[in-house]
Amino acid sequence: MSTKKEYELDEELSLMEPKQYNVLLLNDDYTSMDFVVEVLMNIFHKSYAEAEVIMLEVHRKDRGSCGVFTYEVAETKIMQVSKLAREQGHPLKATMEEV
Ligand code: TYC
Repeated sequence: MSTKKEYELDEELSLMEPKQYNVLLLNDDYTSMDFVVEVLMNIFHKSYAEAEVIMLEVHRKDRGSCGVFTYEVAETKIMQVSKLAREQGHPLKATMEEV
């Protein structure tokens, strides 16, 4: 009887899992720090303390992770960020990259 090698099983399992996407916030010179914290708390469900850390990381290093999601969830988060930013007159942008 042939038994599957462990790596073959690992590969099969990983093919069954949905791809994961890191959602990144991008820095700009105009969006207020308070608005970025608000976005991180309301859209990404971060605490105030976590949101401040992420906002400052984006401010200093130009981009920072808000979380890892499936494609559809990541896309929805990005659309929510651009809608809220547009409504409130901020140029804030988010993007995603495959993990
Ligand atoms: N750089 C902005 C400022 O100085 C703050 C900021 C942080 C903007 C994070 C966007 O994703 C961002 N007001």
